[in-house]
Amino acid sequence: MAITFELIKQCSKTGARAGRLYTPHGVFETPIFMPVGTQATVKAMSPDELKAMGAGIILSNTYHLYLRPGHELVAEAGGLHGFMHWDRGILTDSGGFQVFSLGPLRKITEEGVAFRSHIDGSKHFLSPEKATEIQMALGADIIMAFDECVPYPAEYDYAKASTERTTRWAERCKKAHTRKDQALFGIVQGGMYKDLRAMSARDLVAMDFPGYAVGGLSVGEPKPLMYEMLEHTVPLLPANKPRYLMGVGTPDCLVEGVMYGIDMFDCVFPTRVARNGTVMTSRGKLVVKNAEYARDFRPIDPDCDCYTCRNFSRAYIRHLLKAEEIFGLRLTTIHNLHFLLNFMRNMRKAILEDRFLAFRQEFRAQYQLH
Ligand code: PRF
Ligand code: ZN
Repeated sequence: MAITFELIKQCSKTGARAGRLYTPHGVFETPIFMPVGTQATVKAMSPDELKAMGAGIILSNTYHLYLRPGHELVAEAGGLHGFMHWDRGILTDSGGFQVFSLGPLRKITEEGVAFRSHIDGSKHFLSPEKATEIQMALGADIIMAFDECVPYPAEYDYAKASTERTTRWAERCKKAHTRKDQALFGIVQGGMYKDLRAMSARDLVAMDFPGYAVGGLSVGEPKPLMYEMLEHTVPLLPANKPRYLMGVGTPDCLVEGVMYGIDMFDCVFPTRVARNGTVMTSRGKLVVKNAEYARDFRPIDPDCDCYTCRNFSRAYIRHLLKAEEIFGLRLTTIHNLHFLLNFMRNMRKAILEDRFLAFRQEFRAQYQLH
């Protein structure tokens, strides 16, 4: 087994759980947030900085690394771990989601997806076999099945045909996957249709993957609908395997995801908005670029003990961002990642002490969503 999941504590009132994920590159405590390093780098962060804030596992992308610099080159460098000098966990997404985001640049058939590169317009083809081969070359600890993320909204018939194809693709990924030191996760789809979610979960669970992702959520649907899908889908997944909610990472969604029994999350949100001058605090979002912070000499979040908050003021960070200084992006990114990783640790602690619902209540009372 490439990975092992140990369930440590199940919340007595909700689906929330605390666990431990054993991988070839370390042991990670769940629930966990995985910072996104699309192009073999978490934008603006060094591996040492990520480690210092307690990041355990990061996500990278098949699509981007296949196009540039190429998976063979990464394999030659000793795989992603060696190439980017990161000795903790890595998960690669299969490329499905990224290719489907290309819109008119791609065409789907049973065999796979034909698409044009967003970099130079060159033609390529990704299939379950190819996506698996690339991910084996990249050498992440956890790799993902090649799926289609059903768009929102989607007609029932389209969602059904797509979900059935994703299941056939998962079977093909499993056949193609031969690396014993990697775990291949299946991805549940089904759009916003409960019966299709159930069908997808049932068929994938029968294939006995070492872990399962819930895909196709946070694709533009209202949040209550996403929560309804989670509430319905997560209980259909085996309790003794890790569950990963793809592309979700705002604090409010993390709390709800954990409540429904999700163990792993990833999202560009904290790093992307940081580079736009938006930071998270225990009270909610703060747009540090705004004029109101020009003479605000307090840290971003007085309750935060990250490098940024220990040493720099809102006024200084605003100045750097306004002046387009690179260090400004680094400071906001450090804070946002630290904030979110710490948020997950606090949530885990609450689960272990069986006070998760109280944690959620307190969060909802404090955190302004807008
Ligand atoms: N599938 C894959 N990657 C993803 C998603 C998905 O459905 C999502 C949906 N939020 C994000 N990333 N393979
Ligand atoms: Zn901070």
